[in-house]
Amino acid sequence: MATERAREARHREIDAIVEAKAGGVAETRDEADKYTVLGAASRRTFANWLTPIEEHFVCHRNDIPDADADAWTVSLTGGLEGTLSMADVRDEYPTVAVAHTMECAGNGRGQHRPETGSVQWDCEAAATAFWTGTPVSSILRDHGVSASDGRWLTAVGGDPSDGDDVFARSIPLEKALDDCLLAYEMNGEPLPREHGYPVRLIVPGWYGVNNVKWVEELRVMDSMVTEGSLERPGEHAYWQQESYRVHPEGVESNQNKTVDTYDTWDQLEGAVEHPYTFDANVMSLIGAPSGESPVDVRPDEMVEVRGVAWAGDDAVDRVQVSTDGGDTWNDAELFGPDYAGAWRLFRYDWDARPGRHTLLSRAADDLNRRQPSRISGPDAWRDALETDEYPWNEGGYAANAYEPNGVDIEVRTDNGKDVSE
Ligand SMILES: Nc1nc2c(c(=O)[nH]1)N[C@H]1C(S)=C(S)[C@@H](COP(=O)(O)O)O[C@H]1N2
Ligand SMILES: [Mo]
Repeated sequence: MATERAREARHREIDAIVEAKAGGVAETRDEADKYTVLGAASRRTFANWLTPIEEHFVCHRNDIPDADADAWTVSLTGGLEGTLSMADVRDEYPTVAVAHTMECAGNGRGQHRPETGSVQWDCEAAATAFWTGTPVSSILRDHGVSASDGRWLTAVGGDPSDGDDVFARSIPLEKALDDCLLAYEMNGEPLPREHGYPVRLIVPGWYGVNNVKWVEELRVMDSMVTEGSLERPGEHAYWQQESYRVHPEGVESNQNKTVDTYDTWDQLEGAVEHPYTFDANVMSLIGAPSGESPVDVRPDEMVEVRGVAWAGDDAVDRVQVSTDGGDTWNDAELFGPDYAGAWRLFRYDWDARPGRHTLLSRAADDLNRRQPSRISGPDAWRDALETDEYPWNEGGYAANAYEPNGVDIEVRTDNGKDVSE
């Protein structure tokens, strides 16, 4: 069977990525067996600011294109004309690097009850890397586009589509002109195949799906991609209009030509009926202690609780840590690098007593939008937000509840005695 061969090839690809990444990532359960999905193998990934390539999660649907940078081109279409070689992309424009926290919009899907199907991510699909490349604004200006005028930029992946849906995503031209880039290096290394070699779009602070890998076309459009809006065969709108939308069970999303509100949380609060997964919702994860034994107790008998917090296009304002499963909360300190679109490190010095503890973290952004405590039941939809819950949704998208991300640990001394006596 063709599908079985395809699956075999997929599992070979997954095994090869695990091996190349030296075990820093592990395969995640994909109920439909449709995606190549690997997440951080340990929560220790979230104890550090820069994610090594080895620990950076991977997520895509189709086979990785067999690309050769010398032959690869990016077509400029829609309001644009021309074709860029990789030499053009590298040499004709300024080179910049941006820090970007990428989170799959399906991160936390596996925390939905009832289960939603598809890839059952817990919290392992988040990472921060430095991406080097060419500002999209430099290319667009060079081709006569310097104002957004409410238009959209659609990026199309060169991955061979499974069925007939091409991987196409639209972002507001305003965002594209602001800080996006066509990246060809990751953490100073040539872009690995599975991360988009030879060139991908980076949309700082926006959910992974917007960061189109293996870009072969950039199209300036008056609207987002809708069915039939690209000049090519096949289905065009699946990735923009059908999947990666937040909606209750059993409804079909309308295909909007445009929306005025880009911020995902604002959409969720009611600005758009079935929100698009654009910038990441405020989120935090504890990386240390990681849940693995032993817990490191410092000479002063304190334990550092350390992690990362991010908020998409918004800034992280505050992180709180609980060491008693949410009964009491303590302010954590934000420290380390502070780049728009990338996570911050936080730490809290905990006077740990021996025994079992549940550690939690919760963040708020600079608009005081906070992580909800848990994911609601299937019927609440938007009303969930009123009771500090994240709306259960059919695709399991953009969840940022903090309780499901707690870390259970046991504190002991090296010799098994109490730390504190
Ligand atoms: N062309 C293409 N780009 C893609 C995808 C894809 O399937 N095809 N997957 C998207 C999704 S859903 C995510 S979460 C990110 C993951 O990027 P990474 O594998 O480099 O971490 O890539 C995005 N870009
Ligand atoms: Mo994703």
